[in-house]
Amino acid sequence: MARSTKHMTYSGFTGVIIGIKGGFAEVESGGEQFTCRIRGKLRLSDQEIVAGDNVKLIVKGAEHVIEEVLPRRNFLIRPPVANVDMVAIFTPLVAPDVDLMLTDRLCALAERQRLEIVICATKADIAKGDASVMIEDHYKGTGYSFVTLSAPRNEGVERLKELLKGRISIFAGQSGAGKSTLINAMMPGLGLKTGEVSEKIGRGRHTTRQVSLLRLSGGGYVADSPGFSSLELAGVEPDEVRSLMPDIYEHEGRCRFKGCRHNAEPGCSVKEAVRSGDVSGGRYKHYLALLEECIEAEKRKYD
Ligand SMILES: Nc1nc2c(ncn2[C@@H]2O[C@H](COP(=O)(O)OP(=O)(O)OP(=O)(O)O)[C@@H](O)[C@H]2O)c(=O)[nH]1
Ligand SMILES: [Mg+2]
Ligand SMILES: [Zn+2]
Repeated sequence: MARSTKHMTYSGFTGVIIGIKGGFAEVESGGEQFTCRIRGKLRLSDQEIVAGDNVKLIVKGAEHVIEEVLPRRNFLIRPPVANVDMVAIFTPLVAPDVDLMLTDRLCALAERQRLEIVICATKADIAKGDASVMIEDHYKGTGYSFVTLSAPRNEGVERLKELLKGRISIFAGQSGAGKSTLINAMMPGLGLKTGEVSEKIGRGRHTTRQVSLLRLSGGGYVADSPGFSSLELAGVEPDEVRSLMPDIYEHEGRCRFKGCRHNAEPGCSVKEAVRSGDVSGGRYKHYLALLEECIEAEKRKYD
C-alpha cells in the first residue's frame, strides 16, 4: 500500500492486533507488521484493546495510529483474546497426569463460547500402551478433531498446523501438558519458555504469561496460555450443562420426559446410550459431576 508523506494523514486500512505493550500495539495488516500508537480516547474507553481485535488504522506523519476497534465476534477473558475461532485443548498422555475431567470442563467452557475444539493428546513418545486410543474413545461422540502429538518425534505437528490454518486459536489445558513446547515445535526459532514437570508434586510449573498472537508459517494465529490444575464452570445453569456436551446434547428431546437432566429420570435416552456404548461412560460421569456442581452453585446463590 502506498503511503504519502505529503499528506498528514492516510486513512482507511484495517489490521489485527497481535500484541499489546503499554500504549502501543503490534498490528498485522496485509502481511506486514506495524507498531501502532493507540489513540488516547480508545485507551480511556471501557473496552480494553486485546490481541485478536480487528482495528482501523491511519498513518499520521511517521506514525501508525489505531483509530477504531471493530465489533468483536467473541472475547475470551483468560487469556484475553478477541475473535477466537478455535481452542486446542491439551491433555498429556502421561505426567503431570491424564485428567479428562479437567479437559471436559475446558471443552464445556469452549462450547459455551461456541468455539471449535481440537483435542491434543501430547507426549506420545513416553505414553504407555493405548493411552491415546483411550482418550480418542472418550471423545468419539463429540465430533471434535483429535490429534496425537509428540514434540521430540515431531509426530502430529503437521496435522495440527493444518487444523490451525486460517483461524485464531488458543492453546489451553493443564499446566505441563506441553502447549509451549508444541508452539516451539511449530515455530522454529521462537523459543517460548517451557518448564520441567515438577517430580515432587507431579504438576508443571506455570511458565506461560504474556499473550500475543503468533503467526504460523502455514497461516493462522495461535496464542499460548498458562496452564492450570483446576477450573470452575462459573455461572452455568444446571439446565445449560447438557447443551455444552455435544455427545449428550445429541439426545435432547429423545428422553421420556421433556427437559430430562439425564440423571434420575426413567426412560432416559442418554443412559440407554451409555449402556449400549454409544455415549462414553467417562463423559457421562463427567456430565453428572458438572451437573451436580452447577446444582450446588445454584443452591448457594439462593442461600
Ligand atoms: N517426552 C515429551 N515431553 C514433552 C513433550 N511436550 C512437552 N514435554 C515436556 O513437558 C514439560 C512441560 O512442557 P511445557 O511446554 O512447558 O508445558 P505447558 O503446557 O506449556 O505448561 P504451562 O506453561 O505451565 O501451562 C517440559 O519439560 C517439556 O519438555 C512431548 O511431546 N514429549
Ligand atoms: Mg507453557
Ligand atoms: Zn435423559
